[in-house]
Amino acid sequence: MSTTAFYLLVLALTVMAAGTSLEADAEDFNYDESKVPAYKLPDSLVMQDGTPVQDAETWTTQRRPELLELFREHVYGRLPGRPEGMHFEVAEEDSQMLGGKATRKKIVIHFSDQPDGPKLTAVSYLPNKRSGPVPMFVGLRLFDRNLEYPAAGRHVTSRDAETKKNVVPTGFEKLPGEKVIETILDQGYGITSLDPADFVPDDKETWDESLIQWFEPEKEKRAPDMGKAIASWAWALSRTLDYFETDKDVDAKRVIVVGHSRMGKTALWAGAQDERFAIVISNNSGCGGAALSRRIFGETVARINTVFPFWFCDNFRRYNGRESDLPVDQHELVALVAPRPVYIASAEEDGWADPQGEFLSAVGADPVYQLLGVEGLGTATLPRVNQPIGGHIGYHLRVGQHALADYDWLRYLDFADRHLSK
Ligand code: GTR
Repeated sequence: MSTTAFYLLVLALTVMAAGTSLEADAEDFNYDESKVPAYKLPDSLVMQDGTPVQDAETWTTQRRPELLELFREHVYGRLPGRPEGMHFEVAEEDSQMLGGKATRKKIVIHFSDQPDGPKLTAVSYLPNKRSGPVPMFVGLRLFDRNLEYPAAGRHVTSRDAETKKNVVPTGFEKLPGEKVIETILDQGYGITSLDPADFVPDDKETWDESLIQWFEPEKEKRAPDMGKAIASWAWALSRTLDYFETDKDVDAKRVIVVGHSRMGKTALWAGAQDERFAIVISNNSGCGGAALSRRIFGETVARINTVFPFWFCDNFRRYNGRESDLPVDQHELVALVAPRPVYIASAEEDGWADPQGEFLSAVGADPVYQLLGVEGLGTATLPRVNQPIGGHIGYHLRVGQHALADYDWLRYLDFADRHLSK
Protein backbone atom coordinates (compact mmCIF):
# COMPACT_ATOMS: atom_id res chain seq x y z
CA MET A 1 0.00 0.00 0.00
CA SER A 2 1.32 3.47 -0.84
CA THR A 3 1.85 5.97 1.98
CA THR A 4 -1.03 8.13 0.72
CA ALA A 5 -3.41 5.17 0.56
CA PHE A 6 -2.37 4.18 4.08
CA TYR A 7 -3.10 7.66 5.45
CA LEU A 8 -6.44 7.77 3.65
CA LEU A 9 -7.35 4.44 5.22
CA VAL A 10 -6.34 5.67 8.68
CA LEU A 11 -8.34 8.86 8.12
CA ALA A 12 -11.42 6.91 7.00
CA LEU A 13 -11.20 4.59 10.00
CA THR A 14 -10.79 7.55 12.37
CA VAL A 15 -13.81 9.34 10.92
CA MET A 16 -15.87 6.16 11.13
CA ALA A 17 -14.80 5.54 14.71
CA ALA A 18 -15.61 9.12 15.69
CA GLY A 19 -18.97 8.89 13.94
CA THR A 20 -20.01 5.75 15.72
CA SER A 21 -18.77 6.69 19.17
CA LEU A 22 -20.05 10.26 19.21
CA GLU A 23 -23.47 9.64 17.82
CA ALA A 24 -23.89 6.51 19.83
CA ASP A 25 -26.45 6.37 22.56
CA ALA A 26 -25.52 7.42 26.07
CA GLU A 27 -25.49 3.72 26.96
CA ASP A 28 -22.30 3.24 24.96
CA PHE A 29 -20.23 5.49 27.21
CA ASN A 30 -18.30 4.42 30.27
CA TYR A 31 -20.28 3.83 33.47
CA ASP A 32 -17.77 1.45 35.01
CA GLU A 33 -15.72 2.91 37.86
CA SER A 34 -12.97 0.36 37.23
CA LYS A 35 -12.54 1.76 33.69
CA VAL A 36 -11.92 5.33 34.81
CA PRO A 37 -8.39 6.06 33.59
CA ALA A 38 -5.60 7.02 35.96
CA TYR A 39 -5.45 10.82 35.95
CA LYS A 40 -3.73 13.64 37.75
CA LEU A 41 -5.75 16.77 38.47
CA PRO A 42 -4.15 20.18 38.04
CA ASP A 43 -3.36 21.63 41.46
CA SER A 44 -5.58 24.66 42.17
CA LEU A 45 -2.93 25.95 44.53
CA VAL A 46 -0.01 25.98 42.10
CA MET A 47 0.41 28.77 39.54
CA GLN A 48 0.96 27.79 35.89
CA ASP A 49 4.66 28.66 36.31
CA GLY A 50 4.96 26.24 39.24
CA THR A 51 4.85 28.79 42.07
CA PRO A 52 2.87 27.45 45.04
CA VAL A 53 -0.06 29.52 46.29
CA GLN A 54 0.37 29.70 50.04
CA ASP A 55 -1.83 32.55 51.18
CA ALA A 56 -5.23 34.07 50.53
CA GLU A 57 -3.71 37.18 48.99
CA THR A 58 -1.85 35.21 46.28
CA TRP A 59 -5.00 33.21 45.56
CA THR A 60 -7.14 36.33 45.20
CA THR A 61 -4.77 38.54 43.27
CA GLN A 62 -2.93 35.97 41.14
CA ARG A 63 -4.20 32.42 40.99
CA ARG A 64 -7.93 33.22 40.83
CA PRO A 65 -7.51 35.62 37.86
CA GLU A 66 -5.18 33.13 36.18
CA LEU A 67 -7.75 30.31 36.49
CA LEU A 68 -10.57 32.54 35.24
CA GLU A 69 -8.51 33.34 32.17
CA LEU A 70 -7.79 29.65 31.56
CA PHE A 71 -11.50 28.82 31.72
CA ARG A 72 -12.27 31.73 29.38
CA GLU A 73 -9.58 30.77 26.91
CA HIS A 74 -10.08 27.00 26.84
CA VAL A 75 -13.61 26.18 27.98
CA TYR A 76 -16.42 28.78 28.08
CA GLY A 77 -15.04 31.64 26.01
CA ARG A 78 -14.97 35.38 26.47
CA LEU A 79 -17.68 38.00 26.14
CA PRO A 80 -17.73 41.75 26.70
CA GLY A 81 -18.78 43.16 30.08
CA ARG A 82 -21.75 45.31 31.01
CA PRO A 83 -22.90 47.16 27.89
CA GLU A 84 -23.14 50.93 27.67
CA GLY A 85 -26.65 52.27 27.53
CA MET A 86 -28.21 49.25 29.25
CA HIS A 87 -31.52 50.08 30.90
CA PHE A 88 -34.44 48.36 32.57
CA GLU A 89 -38.18 48.56 32.23
CA VAL A 90 -40.73 47.01 34.60
CA ALA A 91 -43.19 46.01 31.90
CA GLU A 92 -45.75 44.37 34.16
CA GLU A 93 -46.40 44.12 37.86
CA ASP A 94 -49.22 42.09 39.42
CA SER A 95 -49.49 41.84 43.19
CA GLN A 96 -52.36 39.33 43.16
CA MET A 97 -50.52 36.25 41.99
CA LEU A 98 -50.75 32.85 43.68
CA GLY A 99 -53.92 33.76 45.56
CA GLY A 100 -52.55 37.11 46.69
CA LYS A 101 -49.39 35.56 48.06
CA ALA A 102 -47.00 36.87 45.45
CA THR A 103 -46.17 39.76 43.19
CA ARG A 104 -45.03 38.93 39.70
CA LYS A 105 -42.85 41.38 37.82
CA LYS A 106 -41.88 41.18 34.19
CA ILE A 107 -38.68 43.11 33.71
CA VAL A 108 -37.33 43.94 30.30
CA ILE A 109 -33.56 44.25 30.33
CA HIS A 110 -32.48 46.33 27.34
CA PHE A 111 -28.83 45.75 26.49
CA SER A 112 -28.47 49.03 24.63
CA ASP A 113 -30.12 52.44 24.54
CA GLN A 114 -32.11 51.41 21.46
CA PRO A 115 -35.71 50.45 22.34
CA ASP A 116 -35.69 47.80 19.59
CA GLY A 117 -32.16 46.66 20.39
CA PRO A 118 -31.34 43.32 22.01
CA LYS A 119 -33.19 42.56 25.23
CA LEU A 120 -34.61 39.85 27.43
CA THR A 121 -37.51 39.51 29.82
CA ALA A 122 -36.88 38.30 33.34
CA VAL A 123 -39.88 37.12 35.35
CA SER A 124 -39.73 37.49 39.14
CA TYR A 125 -42.03 36.26 41.87
CA LEU A 126 -41.70 38.10 45.17
CA PRO A 127 -43.37 37.14 48.46
CA ASN A 128 -46.00 39.73 49.42
CA LYS A 129 -45.24 39.01 53.06
CA ARG A 130 -41.96 40.85 53.26
CA SER A 131 -40.59 43.55 55.47
CA GLY A 132 -37.70 44.67 53.29
CA PRO A 133 -35.65 43.64 50.28
CA VAL A 134 -35.75 39.86 49.78
CA PRO A 135 -33.01 37.38 48.94
CA MET A 136 -33.50 36.05 45.42
CA PHE A 137 -32.97 32.78 43.54
CA VAL A 138 -32.16 33.37 39.87
CA GLY A 139 -31.56 31.03 36.98
CA LEU A 140 -32.59 30.03 33.50
CA ARG A 141 -35.73 27.97 32.93
CA LEU A 142 -36.51 27.66 36.63
CA PHE A 143 -40.21 27.77 35.86
CA ASP A 144 -42.45 28.09 32.87
CA ARG A 145 -43.08 31.79 32.71
CA ASN A 146 -45.96 31.37 30.29
CA LEU A 147 -48.14 29.69 32.86
CA GLU A 148 -50.40 31.76 35.07
CA TYR A 149 -49.43 29.50 37.90
CA PRO A 150 -45.71 28.79 37.62
CA ALA A 151 -44.47 25.24 37.71
CA ALA A 152 -40.93 24.94 38.91
CA GLY A 153 -38.62 23.65 36.22
CA ARG A 154 -38.54 19.96 36.79
CA HIS A 155 -37.46 18.95 33.36
CA VAL A 156 -36.50 15.34 33.50
CA THR A 157 -34.41 13.79 30.76
CA SER A 158 -36.44 10.81 29.73
CA ARG A 159 -35.59 7.84 27.60
CA ASP A 160 -37.49 7.06 24.44
CA ALA A 161 -38.62 3.45 24.81
CA GLU A 162 -38.37 2.66 21.10
CA THR A 163 -35.12 4.33 20.09
CA LYS A 164 -33.54 3.97 23.56
CA LYS A 165 -32.17 7.50 23.15
CA ASN A 166 -32.23 10.19 25.79
CA VAL A 167 -34.87 12.74 24.93
CA VAL A 168 -33.43 16.21 25.37
CA PRO A 169 -35.73 18.16 27.65
CA THR A 170 -37.48 21.01 25.95
CA GLY A 171 -40.43 21.66 28.23
CA PHE A 172 -41.43 21.35 31.82
CA GLU A 173 -43.21 18.60 33.59
CA LYS A 174 -46.19 20.20 35.19
CA LEU A 175 -45.74 18.30 38.40
CA PRO A 176 -46.20 19.81 41.86
CA GLY A 177 -43.67 22.48 40.94
CA GLU A 178 -46.06 25.16 42.18
CA LYS A 179 -45.65 23.81 45.68
CA VAL A 180 -41.93 24.45 45.50
CA ILE A 181 -42.40 28.02 44.38
CA GLU A 182 -44.87 28.58 47.21
CA THR A 183 -42.42 27.13 49.71
CA ILE A 184 -39.66 29.39 48.39
CA LEU A 185 -41.93 32.43 48.74
CA ASP A 186 -43.23 31.32 52.18
CA GLN A 187 -39.65 31.17 53.38
CA GLY A 188 -39.11 34.77 52.37
CA TYR A 189 -37.23 34.34 49.09
CA GLY A 190 -38.03 35.57 45.62
CA ILE A 191 -37.39 33.60 42.45
CA THR A 192 -36.52 34.90 38.98
CA SER A 193 -36.26 32.99 35.74
CA LEU A 194 -34.87 33.84 32.31
CA ASP A 195 -35.62 32.07 29.08
CA PRO A 196 -32.67 31.47 26.72
CA ALA A 197 -35.08 31.65 23.76
CA ASP A 198 -35.17 35.41 24.37
CA PHE A 199 -31.53 36.06 23.58
CA VAL A 200 -29.50 32.92 22.69
CA PRO A 201 -31.80 29.96 22.04
CA ASP A 202 -30.77 26.54 23.28
CA ASP A 203 -30.95 25.17 19.79
CA LYS A 204 -28.27 24.03 17.37
CA GLU A 205 -30.03 25.57 14.37
CA THR A 206 -31.05 28.98 15.68
CA TRP A 207 -28.64 29.83 18.51
CA ASP A 208 -26.65 32.09 16.23
CA GLU A 209 -29.59 34.22 15.04
CA SER A 210 -29.50 36.03 18.32
CA LEU A 211 -27.52 38.20 20.69
CA ILE A 212 -24.44 36.40 19.37
CA GLN A 213 -24.68 38.55 16.23
CA TRP A 214 -24.77 41.62 18.40
CA PHE A 215 -21.61 40.49 20.20
CA GLU A 216 -19.84 39.82 16.87
CA PRO A 217 -21.87 40.06 13.67
CA GLU A 218 -19.12 38.80 11.39
CA LYS A 219 -18.70 35.07 11.68
CA GLU A 220 -15.20 35.16 10.22
CA LYS A 221 -14.13 37.51 12.97
CA ARG A 222 -15.28 35.25 15.78
CA ALA A 223 -12.26 34.12 17.73
CA PRO A 224 -11.89 30.52 18.91
CA ASP A 225 -12.16 31.82 22.46
CA MET A 226 -15.36 33.77 21.85
CA GLY A 227 -18.12 32.80 24.26
CA LYS A 228 -21.16 31.06 22.78
CA ALA A 229 -24.39 29.88 24.43
CA ILE A 230 -23.25 29.01 27.97
CA ALA A 231 -21.15 32.18 28.19
CA SER A 232 -24.11 34.26 26.92
CA TRP A 233 -26.54 32.66 29.37
CA ALA A 234 -24.11 33.37 32.22
CA TRP A 235 -23.66 36.92 30.92
CA ALA A 236 -27.43 37.42 31.01
CA LEU A 237 -27.51 36.27 34.65
CA SER A 238 -25.01 39.00 35.50
CA ARG A 239 -27.10 41.57 33.61
CA THR A 240 -30.10 40.44 35.68
CA LEU A 241 -28.04 41.02 38.81
CA ASP A 242 -27.31 44.53 37.46
CA TYR A 243 -31.08 45.00 37.42
CA PHE A 244 -31.51 43.63 40.97
CA GLU A 245 -29.11 46.33 42.15
CA THR A 246 -31.73 48.87 41.07
CA ASP A 247 -34.81 47.10 42.51
CA LYS A 248 -35.66 48.16 46.07
CA ASP A 249 -37.60 44.91 46.64
CA VAL A 250 -34.52 42.75 46.06
CA ASP A 251 -31.45 42.43 48.24
CA ALA A 252 -28.76 42.33 45.55
CA LYS A 253 -26.22 41.19 48.15
CA ARG A 254 -28.19 37.98 48.71
CA VAL A 255 -28.72 36.64 45.21
CA ILE A 256 -28.41 32.89 44.73
CA VAL A 257 -27.64 31.69 41.22
CA VAL A 258 -29.04 28.21 40.59
CA GLY A 259 -29.35 25.93 37.59
CA HIS A 260 -30.08 22.39 36.55
CA SER A 261 -27.97 20.41 34.11
CA ARG A 262 -26.92 22.67 31.19
CA MET A 263 -28.16 25.59 33.26
CA GLY A 264 -26.18 24.20 36.20
CA LYS A 265 -23.03 24.50 34.08
CA THR A 266 -24.18 28.04 33.37
CA ALA A 267 -24.85 28.86 37.04
CA LEU A 268 -21.34 27.72 37.95
CA TRP A 269 -19.74 29.81 35.21
CA ALA A 270 -21.83 32.86 36.13
CA GLY A 271 -20.99 32.47 39.82
CA ALA A 272 -17.32 31.81 39.18
CA GLN A 273 -16.93 35.04 37.24
CA ASP A 274 -19.30 37.38 39.03
CA GLU A 275 -18.46 37.65 42.72
CA ARG A 276 -21.65 39.56 43.39
CA PHE A 277 -23.56 36.24 43.43
CA ALA A 278 -23.74 35.36 47.12
CA ILE A 279 -24.36 31.62 46.64
CA VAL A 280 -23.90 29.33 43.64
CA ILE A 281 -25.89 26.13 43.13
CA SER A 282 -25.19 23.43 40.58
CA ASN A 283 -27.89 20.78 40.20
CA ASN A 284 -26.80 17.69 38.24
CA SER A 285 -24.57 19.84 36.04
CA GLY A 286 -22.34 17.02 34.78
CA CYS A 287 -19.82 17.38 31.95
CA GLY A 288 -18.59 20.96 31.55
CA GLY A 289 -20.26 21.68 34.91
CA ALA A 290 -19.20 20.17 38.21
CA ALA A 291 -18.06 16.77 36.88
CA LEU A 292 -14.32 16.23 36.46
CA SER A 293 -13.53 15.97 32.74
CA ARG A 294 -10.54 13.68 33.27
CA ARG A 295 -12.65 10.80 34.62
CA ILE A 296 -14.25 10.21 31.21
CA PHE A 297 -17.29 8.76 32.96
CA GLY A 298 -20.68 9.20 31.27
CA GLU A 299 -20.72 12.22 28.96
CA THR A 300 -17.30 13.18 27.53
CA VAL A 301 -15.80 16.43 26.24
CA ALA A 302 -15.87 15.11 22.65
CA ARG A 303 -19.49 14.10 22.91
CA ILE A 304 -20.69 17.39 24.42
CA ASN A 305 -18.76 19.44 21.84
CA THR A 306 -20.21 17.34 19.03
CA VAL A 307 -23.84 17.20 20.08
CA PHE A 308 -23.86 20.77 21.44
CA PRO A 309 -21.27 22.57 19.27
CA PHE A 310 -22.74 25.94 20.29
CA TRP A 311 -22.41 25.65 24.07
CA PHE A 312 -18.66 26.10 24.72
CA CYS A 313 -16.02 28.12 22.88
CA ASP A 314 -14.35 26.51 19.85
CA ASN A 315 -11.06 26.08 21.72
CA PHE A 316 -12.72 23.51 24.00
CA ARG A 317 -12.84 21.14 21.00
CA ARG A 318 -9.08 20.82 21.14
CA TYR A 319 -9.61 18.63 24.17
CA ASN A 320 -11.97 16.18 22.47
CA GLY A 321 -10.53 12.83 23.54
CA ARG A 322 -7.61 14.68 25.18
CA GLU A 323 -9.07 15.59 28.55
CA SER A 324 -5.74 15.16 30.31
CA ASP A 325 -4.27 18.02 28.24
CA LEU A 326 -6.77 20.53 29.65
CA PRO A 327 -4.92 23.16 31.69
CA VAL A 328 -7.82 23.11 34.19
CA ASP A 329 -10.38 20.67 35.51
CA GLN A 330 -13.81 21.36 36.90
CA HIS A 331 -12.85 21.30 40.62
CA GLU A 332 -11.14 24.61 39.84
CA LEU A 333 -14.41 26.04 38.54
CA VAL A 334 -15.97 25.20 41.91
CA ALA A 335 -12.93 26.70 43.67
CA LEU A 336 -13.46 29.99 41.82
CA VAL A 337 -16.60 30.48 43.90
CA ALA A 338 -14.58 30.42 47.16
CA PRO A 339 -15.00 31.62 49.83
CA ARG A 340 -18.66 32.09 48.92
CA PRO A 341 -20.98 29.14 49.59
CA VAL A 342 -21.40 26.69 46.70
CA TYR A 343 -23.68 23.65 46.52
CA ILE A 344 -23.11 20.70 44.22
CA ALA A 345 -25.94 18.17 43.93
CA SER A 346 -25.99 14.84 42.14
CA ALA A 347 -28.62 12.18 41.53
CA GLU A 348 -27.95 8.49 42.04
CA GLU A 349 -29.32 7.33 38.67
CA ASP A 350 -27.69 10.16 36.73
CA GLY A 351 -24.60 8.30 35.52
CA TRP A 352 -24.45 10.50 32.41
CA ALA A 353 -23.54 13.46 34.67
CA ASP A 354 -21.08 11.35 36.74
CA PRO A 355 -22.19 11.82 40.37
CA GLN A 356 -18.83 10.60 41.67
CA GLY A 357 -17.04 13.10 39.40
CA GLU A 358 -19.29 15.91 40.66
CA PHE A 359 -18.52 14.91 44.25
CA LEU A 360 -14.78 14.78 43.54
CA SER A 361 -14.91 18.32 42.19
CA ALA A 362 -16.30 19.45 45.53
CA VAL A 363 -13.51 17.52 47.26
CA GLY A 364 -10.97 19.08 44.90
CA ALA A 365 -12.17 22.61 45.69
CA ASP A 366 -11.83 22.07 49.43
CA PRO A 367 -8.16 23.17 49.79
CA VAL A 368 -9.01 26.60 48.36
CA TYR A 369 -11.81 27.08 50.89
CA GLN A 370 -9.44 26.03 53.65
CA LEU A 371 -6.78 28.45 52.44
CA LEU A 372 -9.38 31.23 52.56
CA GLY A 373 -10.22 30.28 56.13
CA VAL A 374 -13.72 28.84 55.79
CA GLU A 375 -15.00 25.31 56.18
CA GLY A 376 -15.34 23.70 52.76
CA LEU A 377 -16.67 20.18 52.27
CA GLY A 378 -14.82 18.58 55.16
CA THR A 379 -14.72 15.00 53.84
CA ALA A 380 -13.51 12.95 50.92
CA THR A 381 -16.06 10.17 51.44
CA LEU A 382 -19.15 10.13 49.25
CA PRO A 383 -22.14 10.44 51.60
CA ARG A 384 -25.07 8.02 51.61
CA VAL A 385 -28.05 9.03 49.47
CA ASN A 386 -30.21 11.92 50.68
CA GLN A 387 -27.57 12.87 53.24
CA PRO A 388 -26.60 16.52 52.74
CA ILE A 389 -23.11 17.37 53.94
CA GLY A 390 -20.59 20.18 54.03
CA GLY A 391 -19.87 23.69 55.24
CA HIS A 392 -19.35 26.38 52.61
CA ILE A 393 -19.28 23.60 50.01
CA GLY A 394 -22.56 21.73 50.25
CA TYR A 395 -23.18 18.38 48.57
CA HIS A 396 -25.85 15.72 48.35
CA LEU A 397 -26.54 12.64 46.28
CA ARG A 398 -30.29 12.36 45.87
CA VAL A 399 -32.06 9.11 45.04
CA GLY A 400 -33.58 9.04 41.57
CA GLN A 401 -33.00 10.54 38.17
CA HIS A 402 -31.55 13.58 36.48
CA ALA A 403 -33.90 16.38 37.61
CA LEU A 404 -34.30 19.46 39.74
CA ALA A 405 -36.59 17.83 42.26
CA ASP A 406 -38.41 19.09 45.34
CA TYR A 407 -35.81 17.39 47.52
CA ASP A 408 -33.08 19.46 45.87
CA TRP A 409 -34.97 22.73 46.29
CA LEU A 410 -35.57 22.06 49.98
CA ARG A 411 -31.85 21.46 50.54
CA TYR A 412 -31.02 24.70 48.71
CA LEU A 413 -33.44 26.59 50.94
CA ASP A 414 -31.78 25.09 54.05
CA PHE A 415 -28.36 25.99 52.66
CA ALA A 416 -29.39 29.56 51.85
CA ASP A 417 -31.01 29.96 55.29
CA ARG A 418 -27.78 28.78 56.87
CA HIS A 419 -25.50 31.09 54.92
CA LEU A 420 -27.55 34.25 54.40
CA SER A 421 -28.83 36.04 57.43
CA LYS A 422 -32.31 37.18 56.54
C1 GTR B 1 -27.91 16.36 27.93
C2 GTR B 1 -26.47 16.85 27.92
C3 GTR B 1 -26.02 17.13 29.32
C4 GTR B 1 -27.03 17.93 30.11
C5 GTR B 1 -28.47 17.59 29.79
C6 GTR B 1 -29.52 18.59 30.28
O1 GTR B 1 -28.36 16.02 26.68
O2 GTR B 1 -25.70 15.82 27.35
O3 GTR B 1 -24.76 17.76 29.29
O4 GTR B 1 -26.81 19.29 29.95
O5 GTR B 1 -28.68 17.41 28.44
O6 GTR B 1 -29.30 19.81 30.17
O7 GTR B 1 -30.53 18.14 30.78
